[in-house]
Amino acid sequence: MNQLTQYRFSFGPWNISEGADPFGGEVRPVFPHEDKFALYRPLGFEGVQFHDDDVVPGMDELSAAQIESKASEVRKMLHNQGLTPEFVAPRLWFAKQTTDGAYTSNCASERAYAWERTKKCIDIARALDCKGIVLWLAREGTYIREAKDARLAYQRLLETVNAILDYDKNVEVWIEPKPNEPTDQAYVPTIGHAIALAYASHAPTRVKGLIESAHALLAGLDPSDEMAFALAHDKLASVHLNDQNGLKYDQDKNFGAVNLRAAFNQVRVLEEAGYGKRGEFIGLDVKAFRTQRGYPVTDHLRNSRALFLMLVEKVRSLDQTIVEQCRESRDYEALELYLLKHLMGLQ
Ligand code: XUL
Ligand code: MN
Repeated sequence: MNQLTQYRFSFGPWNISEGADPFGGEVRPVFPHEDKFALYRPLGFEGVQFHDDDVVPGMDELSAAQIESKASEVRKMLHNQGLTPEFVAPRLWFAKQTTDGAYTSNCASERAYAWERTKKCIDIARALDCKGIVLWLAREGTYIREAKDARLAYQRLLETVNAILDYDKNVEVWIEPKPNEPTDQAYVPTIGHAIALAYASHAPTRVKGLIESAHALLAGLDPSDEMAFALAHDKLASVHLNDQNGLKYDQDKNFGAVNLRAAFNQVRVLEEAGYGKRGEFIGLDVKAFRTQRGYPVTDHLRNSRALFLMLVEKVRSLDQTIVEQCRESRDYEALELYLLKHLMGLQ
């Protein structure tokens, strides 16, 4: 009998936040960054998603030796807490040098900054013994079409992916597509774009994707189909499960909170493909409501994880014979009703 997957969960320290949004500042006291790690295991999480400066704050001002020493400290802390670093992502959207993009900036010195920062990010990942480098290409895009030569921008992105693969032969590049925000139109908006870059690279087996549910929805796509596409190419390195209510700003709502059936289908696709059996994490990227009281606020993480596990049970208890019969007889009306009743606990 097929061994059931024991899922492992991850989130990033930015998922515990103080409620600031573009229209107002923090509404909860700041919970110290270093204290967040002790929250993981009690909440049922063992993987930590990192931005590079979550590991080494102020890294732009530090020497290579200082970066190495701070990263080693974090590595020991993670080990002591029983935590695994899942990935490190270069934060290429905060510094003034990345105002108009990083790898695709029109300005050579800004592109040089982006590459220096990326090398430091890889050094940090190496010091943590972590092979995943996530590229969320935040500002690689435009506010107006004419601002950049898009063809050149895509070539620059491919050059960067190749340069990362050459800089460290052990790392993998995990591209997290998102179609918009903060730019109007982002380059690499879907997993199809990411996987095309993977195949065009020097080392296709080391370039994969990370699919965030909300990002797929913002592109007008079904997250479960995006995941299935990556899985069909054996290129799903990680996921950021969450939800999104329509085409608006990136909401990072709790997994399943808007569309339970779409969430069920994501879990079904992951479960059917055996995702997680090789140690891949179920990553969450969820934001607490600004209205939520508490210190720190973590219920959104606990609830999204619990919802995922409830849906795993729903997938496992699905009567596959009924599904097959409905497919065989092409009776999708019956299949849909069966599914909806199953989700409501009526069958
Ligand atoms: C942005 C987003 C990021 C990445 C990591 O929308 O999802 O948090 O997941 O940089
Ligand atoms: Mn994300």
